Amino acid sequence: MERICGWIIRKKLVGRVAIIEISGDRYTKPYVLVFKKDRNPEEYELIQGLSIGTALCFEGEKAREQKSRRGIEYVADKVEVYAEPLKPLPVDTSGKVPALLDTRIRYRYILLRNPLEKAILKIRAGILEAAREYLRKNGFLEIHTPKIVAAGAEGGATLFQLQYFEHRAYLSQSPQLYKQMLIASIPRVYEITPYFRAEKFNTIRHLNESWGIDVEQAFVKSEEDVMNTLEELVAYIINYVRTNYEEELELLNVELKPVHTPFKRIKFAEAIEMLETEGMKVSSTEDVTDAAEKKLGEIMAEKGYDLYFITKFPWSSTGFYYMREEDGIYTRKFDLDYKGLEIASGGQREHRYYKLVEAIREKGLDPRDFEFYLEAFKYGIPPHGGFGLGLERLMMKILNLSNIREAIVFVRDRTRLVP
Ligand code: AMO
Repeated sequence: MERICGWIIRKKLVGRVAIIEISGDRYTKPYVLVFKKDRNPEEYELIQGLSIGTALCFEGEKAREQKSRRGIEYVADKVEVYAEPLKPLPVDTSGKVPALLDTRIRYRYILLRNPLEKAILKIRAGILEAAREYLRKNGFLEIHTPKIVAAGAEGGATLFQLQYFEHRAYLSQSPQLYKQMLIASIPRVYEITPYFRAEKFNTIRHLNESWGIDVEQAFVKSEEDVMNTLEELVAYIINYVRTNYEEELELLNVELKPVHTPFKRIKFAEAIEMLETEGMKVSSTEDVTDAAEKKLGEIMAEKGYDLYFITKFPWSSTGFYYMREEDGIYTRKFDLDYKGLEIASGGQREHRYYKLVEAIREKGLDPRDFEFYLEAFKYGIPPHGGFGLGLERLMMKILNLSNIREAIVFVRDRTRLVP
């Protein structure tokens, strides 16, 4: 006998048999319970009267034919009811009637009873499981950095401001400054962290609170060492999901191909040329636009590449902390794109104190605002680099989600502050 708990997502009465589906803990697919009137008339009566959404536990035995197409089958007795809904559910948790994205976001916390929604959430956890496993095996230490900060690293326009007692403070856009400071003592660090960004636009690829896998490593020879870590990590994650989340991928109708390293590398200047050859107007000094990124994805797909690096971004398009090449025009910053979407950025950093101060000034910022960060560079910070890998963006591409909002349960965007 097993005790299983969950919520009714479907109920069917066939002759003297009641079949109910329970969304529970262990599996993504539901438990399919069969109650026979002849076996237990009283329980049968109780079951008959229960509505969709009821929270209950039952005792039962796995049916001989354990796995039906819908889920794991049990012959059940002894039901304990714990909570009944006060009114009919606003969404169909069985998945028969699909809901619009807006409704899905509003009621995601109950829709997660639906195997498809649950599969997305499970794969999200699986990606983090894989990332932690890979990084731990490769000597990276998990860290936590403050989310209430005095200065941002990614530009003032996207900072959320808040009052911190008598000081002005911000929500952290990225752990950039702090992960670099920790390089003063720990050669390999990573953080799984929210990014808060006050981007005002509403797109299918931006959130105002998103999550990233943020890595920093010391003693690098160039950004190549960092790109190696990133490509190995991404390949590990995708291959891990492929082998450990087969059932969820099948539910979501996703066919995931195995990924091999190394990934293709193209220089920023080459990418611009490729886009111009295709008749696209692009700037050679600014970051690639969303449209150009998408177009490049099509060009690269034709050449057989889903995952590719764009390297050597121009200094005019980057943050102050990236290392500049000797020519002063280009930097050691790269992006990793997956099927036409930027999923990560990173690069080698400027670790030389005086050059860093100069870079801050050149970007029109005040070195005094970064004193706490700059100080770390006085005590022996070796050449280092790292990256930020966007969790929801990665999920979008692994699962073919058409909107980033499908990848996170509680959405923070331009119009959503609840639930
Ligand atoms: P960047 O600003 O490119 O780099 O962010 C890193 C990655 O995070 C994801 N991302 C977002 N995802 C959804 N919505 C957003 N608003 C959003 N903003 C960022 C993207 C992006 O590639 N400090 C550097 C990283 C580094 O150099 O280590 C940084 O934050 O997938």
